[in-house]
Amino acid sequence: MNFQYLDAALRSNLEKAKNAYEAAFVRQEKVKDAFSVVIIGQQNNGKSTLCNALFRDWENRKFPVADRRLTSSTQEEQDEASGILYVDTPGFSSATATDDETAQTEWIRANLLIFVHSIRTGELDADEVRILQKLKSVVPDVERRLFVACSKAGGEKSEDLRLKLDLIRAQIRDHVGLDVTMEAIDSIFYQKGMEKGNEQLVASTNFPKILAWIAAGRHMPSSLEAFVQQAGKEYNRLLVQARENLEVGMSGFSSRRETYKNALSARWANQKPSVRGAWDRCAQYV
Ligand SMILES: Nc1nc2c(ncn2[C@@H]2O[C@H](COP(=O)(O)OP(=O)(O)OP(=O)(O)O)[C@@H](O)[C@H]2O)c(=O)[nH]1
Ligand SMILES: [Mg+2]
Repeated sequence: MNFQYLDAALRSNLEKAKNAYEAAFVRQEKVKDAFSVVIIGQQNNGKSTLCNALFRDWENRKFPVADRRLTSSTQEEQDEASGILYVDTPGFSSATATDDETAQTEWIRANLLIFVHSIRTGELDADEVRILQKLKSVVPDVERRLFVACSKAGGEKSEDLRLKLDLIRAQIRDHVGLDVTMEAIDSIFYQKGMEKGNEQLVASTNFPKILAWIAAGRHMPSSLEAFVQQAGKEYNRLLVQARENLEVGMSGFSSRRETYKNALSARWANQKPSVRGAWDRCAQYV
């Protein structure tokens, strides 16, 4: 189809939809065999520590941890035993809020997403709410893919903890419109509990619940699959619209051609027969 005669706005939308679809498709081909759990959240909230804990390999920590902003680019490691690809993303803040576009490509590749919030800071702040709202608008089926892990909860009084969790749950329901799976966790206590073989401590960190949630979500297709379908539908819708627009344009062109031909015929109708014969022969090509 030749789009050069299309309306400029439609042509630009079509171009964008085509690029979005093709990019998602290529990305899906690349990651389709790996089941990925993508960890997101604000800086210093314990994303990398959580990744290490999910790996249960504290001797050779795969994900570097520090008390300052550390992870500045996405790092992914595959757990050989389970085949799960854990994806640690750079923490966001108001200053990095413009990186949203880059972050979104990670969100939509995920089979499951863990949003890490530090319970020590109390409720979610405006940036965290905004990121959750964005997640909801970008990731298909987000409620089933998302786990909110309230980290650094070890040592909190259980009364305070319950109060904070209730507030955060209400915040997410009221400001984001999601009813999410959420637990208070502690990756450091989990490590201690595992190393000492202390089952009670391990249970108190809620890691068994995260692990069970991941295991239960192993059937979830990557968001990319749904995203490719959605992008494909939009591209197709615009293609149909473009074709209709072009057909309307072409029928206008045909009727102008007909009028022109009739005008010429009328002009030649009164000419000498020899000239008319020549016209009749030519007319079939007009
Ligand atoms: N007590 C406690 N400390 C934690 C926990 N998770 C992380 N920390 C500490 O918090 C600090 C930051 O942890 P990181 O895992 O590097 O945080 P991050 O979210 O990856 O940070 P960026 O990569 O900078 O975005 C480190 O000092 C960790 O030891 C936790 O569950 N409990
Ligand atoms: Mg980190």
